[in-house]
Amino acid sequence: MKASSRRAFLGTLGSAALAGCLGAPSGGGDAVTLYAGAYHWGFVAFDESGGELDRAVVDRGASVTLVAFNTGAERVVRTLPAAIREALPDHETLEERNEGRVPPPRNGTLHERLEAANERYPDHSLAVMPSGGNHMGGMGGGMMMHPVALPRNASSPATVRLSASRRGDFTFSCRTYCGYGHPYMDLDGAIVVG
Ligand SMILES: [Cu+2]
Repeated sequence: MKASSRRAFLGTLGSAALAGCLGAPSGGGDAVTLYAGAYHWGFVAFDESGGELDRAVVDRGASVTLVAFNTGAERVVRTLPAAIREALPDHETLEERNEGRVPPPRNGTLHERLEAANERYPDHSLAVMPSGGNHMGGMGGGMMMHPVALPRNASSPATVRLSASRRGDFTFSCRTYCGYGHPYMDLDGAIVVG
């Protein structure tokens, strides 16, 4: 699919973290809240009741509040609703999810790379962009939510409101170098606007 035809499907309604990246509210539609946790090297997404989502299907016109956090940010995790805290897989479970998704390194093990990343590159970010686009294209090209920082030392989640103004599949992607598995850190089709 052409990048140009999939551009700017969701406009950002506004966020304290995204000054300067504001669009006009579309009005109407449902309100949906989603939680997105970033780990080395992927994202876990939940609905408000703590149900894990491979993909969140939202109606066109919905207002999506995205609450994003670093799963390693203990202070942030403590502020989350109990349903989300309890649904969050433990670090070992998240690490197992890397198997098969992240190719093993030529030297050493995935686990060693993970430990190194945890130590040296503890931070992530979250950008939302049309699925199938060129994720390495830098800012602009088809991105519908510019990256919000998800540092491990944060004390509150990053909360962003998005307007699901166009149909399509959208991918969560980390735009902050976070070690060996960084290039594989995305959740393809995390939001589907139907
Ligand atoms: Cu990352």
